[in-house]
Amino acid sequence: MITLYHAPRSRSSRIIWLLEELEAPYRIEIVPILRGDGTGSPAPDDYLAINPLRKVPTIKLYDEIVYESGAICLFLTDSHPKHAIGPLPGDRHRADYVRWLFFCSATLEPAVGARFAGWDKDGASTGFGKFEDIEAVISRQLEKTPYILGDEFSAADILCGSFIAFFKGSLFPDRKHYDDYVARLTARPAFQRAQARENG
Ligand SMILES: N[C@@H](CCC(=O)N[C@@H](CS)C(=O)NCC(=O)O)C(=O)O
Repeated sequence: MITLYHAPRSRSSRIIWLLEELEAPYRIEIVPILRGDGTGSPAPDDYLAINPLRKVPTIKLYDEIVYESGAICLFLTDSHPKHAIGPLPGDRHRADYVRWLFFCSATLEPAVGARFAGWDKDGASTGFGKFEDIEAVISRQLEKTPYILGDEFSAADILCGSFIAFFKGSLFPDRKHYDDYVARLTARPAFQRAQARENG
């Protein structure tokens, strides 16, 4: 049984959605977190053994602990291949899958954070680049195909789609293919089951 360390309405909500897509057995442990707006409270010291930055999501399976959303996606889709939402080594979509998971975690997510904090004004070399260039890469893909890997849904859509759903019409410009994409994702039964488990 997987334990998901979760705080409602946070990045760990994406992992509930993933676990529902995988139909994996899991339990949720609610963790207090300090929120970006200064509300909430830090996770207690005994949580440091689970996540040394006191952050969610983290999963635990037997003695194995995984944090970082992209790593959790890769770990869980590799270990739960039944529903084929994460191309495995040898699959022709594996390279695209791994690339998009890292692109969302290591490029899109810091670029969004930097834009909000106003750190990226001078185009300084940050290791991820300008938000507009990153958004254009995603937009070009979703203009062509219904999902980020093409015709099939994958866990990369959970990472990428959550950002687009949250920032659509603000940071992400209004685009019909974003509306259609988010509508496709939120209509998924697993997404709706995840919403119902949001509070534990
Ligand atoms: N890079 C991490 C980010 C995790 C993260 O920042 N989580 C936030 C919630 S959305 C958190 O736990 N914040 C509490 C804190 O920073 O103390 C991931 O993608 O999983």
